[in-house]
Amino acid sequence: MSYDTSNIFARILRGEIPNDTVAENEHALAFRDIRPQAPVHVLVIPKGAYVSYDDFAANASDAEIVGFHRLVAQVAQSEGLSLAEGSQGFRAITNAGAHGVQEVPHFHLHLLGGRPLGRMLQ
Ligand code: DGP
Repeated sequence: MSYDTSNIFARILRGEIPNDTVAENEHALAFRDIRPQAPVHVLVIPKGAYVSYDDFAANASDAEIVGFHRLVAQVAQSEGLSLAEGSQGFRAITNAGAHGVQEVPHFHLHLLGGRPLGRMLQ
């Protein structure tokens, strides 16, 4: 699947649509989900054009991959979700493609927490 530059997160990255930014670094942006499913629901996206997790993991540079994950860790800490600081935990998930029910075709990780999230896999 080729990258669609008109997707909503590409437009957020270009500053065409407002967002509630939580944190940012050279390689990634974190902002609050518009339809939060938990008290904390932050989306972390790479600034590069990657459709899905497998696209990002295969094609992003080492610096982009590290920068992305460091921002996830930074947000987990700033949102009070860090296990190292005594939180009750969180969930980090990414949906890919039709079976994964991915709505926005720009790779993003959902960081959810602030309540018990229930079991996903049996
Ligand atoms: P997914 O199914 O993983 O592609 O989820 C996409 C998420 O993106 C969904 O939880 C709602 C969120 N979302 C969609 N449009 C916008 C938007 O314009 N702004 C923000 N902040 N979130 C959005």
